[in-house]
Amino acid sequence: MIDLRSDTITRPTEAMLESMREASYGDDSRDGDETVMQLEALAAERTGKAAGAFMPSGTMTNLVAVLAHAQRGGEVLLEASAHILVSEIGGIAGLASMFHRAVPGKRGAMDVDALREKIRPMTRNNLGTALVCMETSHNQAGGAVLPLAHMKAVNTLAHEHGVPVHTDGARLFNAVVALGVDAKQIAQYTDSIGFCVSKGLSAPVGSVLCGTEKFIERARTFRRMVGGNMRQAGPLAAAGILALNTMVDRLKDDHAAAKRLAEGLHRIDASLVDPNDVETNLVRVDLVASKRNAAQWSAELERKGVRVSPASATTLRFVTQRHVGNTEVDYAISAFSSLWQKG
Ligand code: TLP
Repeated sequence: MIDLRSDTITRPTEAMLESMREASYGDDSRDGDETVMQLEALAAERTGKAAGAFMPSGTMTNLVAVLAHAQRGGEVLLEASAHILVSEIGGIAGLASMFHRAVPGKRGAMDVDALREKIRPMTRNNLGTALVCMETSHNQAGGAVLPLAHMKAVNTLAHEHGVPVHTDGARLFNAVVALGVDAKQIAQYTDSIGFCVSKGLSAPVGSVLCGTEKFIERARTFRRMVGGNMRQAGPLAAAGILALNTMVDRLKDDHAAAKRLAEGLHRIDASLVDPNDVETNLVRVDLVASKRNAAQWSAELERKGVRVSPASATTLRFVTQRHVGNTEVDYAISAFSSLWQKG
């Protein structure tokens, strides 16, 4: 089976398994665990923030960031297809009691004029903006990376209104590699940022939320509230440290594999995907010109040994990751080609 459903399926490396065996077993929520603290310090250093808090998932880093930044009831402004809105089960409303207003965007980047129109203070007649969120790389936008100038503009606008900014950087290091910058250069345009070590970086579990000391202290309280204290998380953090120290540079291979996949599919039919849109490791394939819908495509491809996820009724998502090389990509292209029929 060639698994192109997500980069979350990456298995830990041998070196990670070794470091997990040797990790400390302190209690993360009592006196602290040495390895967890090392990962948090490393994450803070990489993102240029003062502190970090290790959490079980990207979803939790986002939820905790919303809780820690915003007063209950305020409005969160974010791009209309943000992961926080479309894939986090409404936690922003159901658990954080925040209202949200979606801002239209292109390739994951909010229209800054539309954002300017929506951002507003609390008055007798409206709740006011409590938080602005960005996402890079952007999942629904096919792994598009927010340009730094865009992040700067959003950050400046929010701060002019006294509103804090959080960035969902679940795939921050894909953005880092695509832009050829340090994580700090991205994170300078956001008050807090969360990233996952569990995706293309190959650690089994975990995300780190980074921000100021004060914000992270507050975040730790909310992490406990939502059940995110992890006790003896040393082995997970040990894998996370190796993820940051050894697995970032190789993401360029995942990006090259995604490009190769997009080019192969584009050769089958130009309407399927524009390879120029592929900036990182996600490839969204538009099936509108085909006879089958996305669910049928994924079932047919599975029969040929290729797993992909339907991203909408007429869109498939292919994700490249460490276990997928040129051979697997070429096989996936030929499997797709053998099934291709125009509608
Ligand atoms: N995304 C997952 C799942 O939604 C399917 C994936 O396979 O892409 N922010 C972004 C931008 C994400 O893509 C994800 C995970 C998360 C947050 C949530 O991370 P986890 O899954 O660790 O809660």
